[in-house]
Amino acid sequence: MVALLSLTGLGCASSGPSPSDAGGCGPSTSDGGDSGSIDVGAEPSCAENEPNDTRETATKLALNMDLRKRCLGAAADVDFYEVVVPKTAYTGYLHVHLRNVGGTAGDTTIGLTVYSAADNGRITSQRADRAGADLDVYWSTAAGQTYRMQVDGVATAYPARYDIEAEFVERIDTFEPNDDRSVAKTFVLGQKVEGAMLYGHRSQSLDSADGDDWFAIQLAAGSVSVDIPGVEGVSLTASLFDPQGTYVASASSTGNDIALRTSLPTPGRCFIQLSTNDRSGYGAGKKVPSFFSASYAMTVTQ
Ligand SMILES: [Ca+2]
Ligand SMILES: [Ca+2]
Repeated sequence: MVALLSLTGLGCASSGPSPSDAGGCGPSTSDGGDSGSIDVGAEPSCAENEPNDTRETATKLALNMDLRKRCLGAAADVDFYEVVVPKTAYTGYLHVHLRNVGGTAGDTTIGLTVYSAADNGRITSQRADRAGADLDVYWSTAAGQTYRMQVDGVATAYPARYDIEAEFVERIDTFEPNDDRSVAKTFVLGQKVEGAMLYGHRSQSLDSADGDDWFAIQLAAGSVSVDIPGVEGVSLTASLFDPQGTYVASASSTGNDIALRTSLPTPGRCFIQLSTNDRSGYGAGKKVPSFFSASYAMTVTQ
């Protein structure tokens, strides 16, 4: 038998059978390819950094790293993980993948609950639709935020095994931060400005003001055209304000082109607010909603 890798601190939280090899969790089996010796619990051993049953003892999980063969040692065992989004990533999302779900009885139904570390509020709780199935959970993120995840598993026998990866997708919006008029980003007539409407969790709930993108542009009095080609599945509203901040006109669409045509009474440095109704910040599945990955492109002419 090939000895398992011995790592200090690894072990199993359960009160079940004690592993015979350091780093193993639950019944240990041949790890050396002796296919004829598989016995009860015939399953590659798993390991984890116990204790990790509370948010205070969460295992720090690097972004985009596949952590293999984690285990839940007993029905009451949960595993907490912590991920941190880069301070420079104003817009993006995390897509956590739980794969290779198995275990002693092979009937593990895996679950994941996501919390914001800012207020310890629960963002979402999801469970795989059947035993052995992958679970993919996503939520929109905000710059520099910490999130914690709790993995649990329902099975008839333990340990239950899984792999976990926190895939981070940064959405590039070079005009961020531009969430309100005081930080509006300046552009000029004819320039195409591109950005993302996705905004993320700074706490349990989303703040819809985070989803606004503000721009400033020097305009003459008279006709103004604001054009944004339709972005499939994305709701957008473009609103024009005069130099005093007084509302002039707006246009909205979900998926179709926005073509705002209006007349500006007062020339000067005007403002355009882009906002969205796409508030859903989380879900489950291998595919994220279209507005998670969509970008807009706006042009203003006179
Ligand atoms: Ca645990
Ligand atoms: Ca934006």
